[in-house]
Amino acid sequence: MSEFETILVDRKGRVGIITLNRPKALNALNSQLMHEVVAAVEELDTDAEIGAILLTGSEKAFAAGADIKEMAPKTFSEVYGEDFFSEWDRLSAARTPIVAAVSGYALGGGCELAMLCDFIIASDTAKFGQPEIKLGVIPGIGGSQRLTRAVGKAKAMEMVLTGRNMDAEEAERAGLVSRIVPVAELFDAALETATTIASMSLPVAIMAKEAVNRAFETTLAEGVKFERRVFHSTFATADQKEGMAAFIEKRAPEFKNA
Ligand code: CO8
Repeated sequence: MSEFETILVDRKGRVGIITLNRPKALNALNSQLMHEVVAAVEELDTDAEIGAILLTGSEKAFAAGADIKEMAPKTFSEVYGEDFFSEWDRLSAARTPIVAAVSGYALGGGCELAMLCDFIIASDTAKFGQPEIKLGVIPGIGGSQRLTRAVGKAKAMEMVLTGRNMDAEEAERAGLVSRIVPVAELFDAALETATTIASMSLPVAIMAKEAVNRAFETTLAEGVKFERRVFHSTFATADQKEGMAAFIEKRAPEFKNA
């Protein structure tokens, strides 16, 4: 694994763990951190020994947004010319499932980064928001689109227009997070979830992720058709034979990722 300065990368079994690590700036997302997260995800994504990725921050902050100090002096021609922050889009090309474990602030780009993951497990201290409007900008890493798809127009519009935060309970009720756990248990709970995913057949997990994601990109009829074809494809894997044989023989499956 490459050397990084703004993140920590670790492995536990088949789970790759990326921890945002700019504690003094509440994990504000500067360009270096963006390059490093994207590089680490891409490295883990192409590693056959990794079946799930866990992305997390600190107890106080998952990430308090894009780095305002880095952004403040930029001109329109700079941000437009370099397509500022478009590199984050590469995370949505990752095929390995990515779980976000969010404690504390997930604001602006921090909320958007969490939403770029496949799902979010939140601690009871998590706070989500898109406060960009208070800085005279709008979300720029997909927040206006992914938050709206996650929580619906009313809440997304209110949050994007007022900059107010959602606490963990509201985020769970609204469907932004899959579940809430006590802050002291967040890492272990998220790791256990990622480990469960990593114990499945990796090609089949990738197919499952692709099928769910298709729901956001197409019509219901086309999405169901896509799902049916991918479901049929699972029968081309050895893991389908193994999974079903294991059920019938009343034993745990031994997936070969093939
Ligand atoms: N950027 C840079 N530094 C930050 C950021 C940030 N987003 N957030 C916190 N910090 C720094 C603070 O400046 C402070 O540093 P210093 O000690 O050197 O002054 C340190 O982190 C600790 O922060 P606070 O003292 O403010 O800590 P508090 O506990 O008092 O407050 C808050 C925590 C409420 C999270 C507060 O820090 C805050 O409001 N932060 C900014 C939140 C915000 O507005 N985020 C949105 C940023 S904009 C954005 O994400 C746009 C994304 C889209 C861009 C796409 C471009 C194409």
